[in-house]
Formats: sequence, C-alpha cells, structure tokens
Amino acid sequence: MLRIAIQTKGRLNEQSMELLRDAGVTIKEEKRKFLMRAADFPVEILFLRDDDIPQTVAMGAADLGIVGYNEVAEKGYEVDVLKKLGFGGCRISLAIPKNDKYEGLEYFNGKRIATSYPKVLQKFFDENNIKAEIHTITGSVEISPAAGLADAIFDIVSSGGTLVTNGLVEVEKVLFSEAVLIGTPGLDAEKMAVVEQLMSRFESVLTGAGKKYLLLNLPTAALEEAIKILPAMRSPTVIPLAQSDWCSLQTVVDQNRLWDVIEKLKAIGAEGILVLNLEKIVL
Ligand code: PRT
Ligand code: ZN
Repeated sequence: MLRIAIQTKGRLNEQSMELLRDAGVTIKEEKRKFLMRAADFPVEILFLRDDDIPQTVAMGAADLGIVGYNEVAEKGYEVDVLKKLGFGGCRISLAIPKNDKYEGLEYFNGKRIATSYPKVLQKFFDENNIKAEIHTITGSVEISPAAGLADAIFDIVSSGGTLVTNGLVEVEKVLFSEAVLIGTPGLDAEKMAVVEQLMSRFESVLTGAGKKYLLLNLPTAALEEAIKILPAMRSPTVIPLAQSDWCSLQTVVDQNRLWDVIEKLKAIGAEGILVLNLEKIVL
C-alpha cells in the first residue's frame, strides 16, 4: 500500500484532493481522519501540515507527498522531486519599503530581513556575497517592517496584493515555486510500479488541464484553411455531414488560444461552434 501525504487544509489541500480525485483516487469526505484509505486505488492519504510533508517523505513514513517546492527547498530533506503539478504557483521574493531607494543587492548588506525561509535566503545571500541579519519568524512576515522589527522581508508573493497593502515593493524574485509530487528515494519495485501508474494518471489530468474540446461545422471548401488554424494533437477529426458540402470538425485547443482560434474559424465560415470542457487526455 502506497502512502501519500497531502496538506490537511490550506492553499494546496483542495487542488491536491482534486488532482487525486481526477486521477481516480477518491476517499469518503464525510468522515475524514488523518489517515484514509482510497476507495479505488491501493493508496492511503495522510493529511499533514505542509511543513511536515518533506520530512515525512524523506523518512519514508509516507512514500509520496504533494507540497510546495518552496517547502522542499527550505527544509532541505533528501526527497525525489518527481513531478511539477501546475498549481500553487508563487515565488519567494525580497521586498523593501516602497519609498526606499533600491539600486541592487548591496541594499541588503547590514539590513535585518524577516522571513519564514531562512535557509533559502541564506543560500541566496551567500551566493551573492551579501551579509545581512536574517530574522526567522513564522506568521505575518509582511508586517515586520512597519512594526519596526525588520528593514525588509523575504516572503511568498503570488498576486503581489499583500505587499502593496503593507507599503512594500518586490525587488528580487529569488525562488519560483509550485506544488510538486515528491517521493522517498529508493522505493522498492512494487511501490514504484504503483507510483508510475499514479504519475501517468496525473500526466493525463495535467495534459487535459487548460484545454478545451472544440466542435464545429464548416463548409468542406474551407477545411484545408481550418486545419492550418487548428493546433490539433495529430490532426482534427473530420466527419462528413448529411449536407454534402459541409463537414463537422472536432479538435482540442489550448484555452489561452481558444478565442483566437474561434474568431479565425468563424472568419472562414465555421458555424455551430461548441466548446466543451475536457477532463483528461490519455497519451
Ligand atoms: O497549515 P499549514 O502549515 O499546512 O499551511 P500554511 O499556512 O503554512 O501554508 P498555506 O496553506 O498558506 O500555503 C501552502 C503553500 O501554498 C505554500 O507553501 C506555497 O507553496 C503555496 N502558495 C501559493 C502560497 C501562496 N501562493 C501565497 N500567496 N502560500 C502562501 N501565500 C501567502 C503569502 O505568505 C503572503 O502572505 O499569501 C500572501 C501573498 O499573496 P499575494 O497574492 O497577496 O501576493
Ligand atoms: Zn505551513
């Protein structure tokens, strides 16, 4: 039985559960315990604080874990980073009071920096020959400068809203992070087989994410033009319609190209365009 550790609650919990569910690993939500057996796959889910996931996986108390790469980098335990999971994107950045003049990293020499990521920051400063005082705090790092506890901060940024609210400005993006699947190094062959099955399911879910299924009718004369517009995985599926000079076309499109593709197809005569959600792509 494979054991996978995920965050109990917090920013990564929902999407970790969703990824597992989409990969066919489901648990009965109503009576949630800290360790639960999946109904349909040989996996147990262990719910932990995100801070504890790297160590738990390094020790082998869980075989796999889903956690922010930032936690993996800070904790420094020996784990295999098996897969980037495409959610929980953020960065850890240095930020300073917005009215301070910033001309480069030397700014930080002799300064006090508040952070929950002292190891990542120390490494960055060492690499750049900066000597600063790192103050490790948990909790609201962003209020430290205003409270007179620090000159600058090193903290997670995603939209940047928290920095603005606290009168700070991001000056150095040090580490980019997203949720990753980590594994205990040296899992035995039996467990590795299940890990690989699970990773291939994740791959299918992640490949489908951000994609839409497009169905439309098109004058057959415009087909060649349409194929140039459509970035299909191989080529689009074309089905003849009862009306002989028309056909139906089906394909997969990246969500961020969707409107561009639709507008171009309409311009060459496409009609009855349907956009459907796509759950998975099994490659
Ligand atoms: O209880 P537990 O210890 O499990 O959770 P936690 O409170 O330590 O972590 P949680 O749930 O807040 O975050 C879990 C993971 O989500 C982090 O380790 C990151 O990998 C990832 N993540 C993604 C974020 C953010 N985005 C994020 N914006 N984690 C925290 N933030 C915070 C940040 O600390 C800052 O206070 O959001 C604020 C900044 O957000 P913006 O959008 O205003 O820039
Ligand atoms: Zn935490």
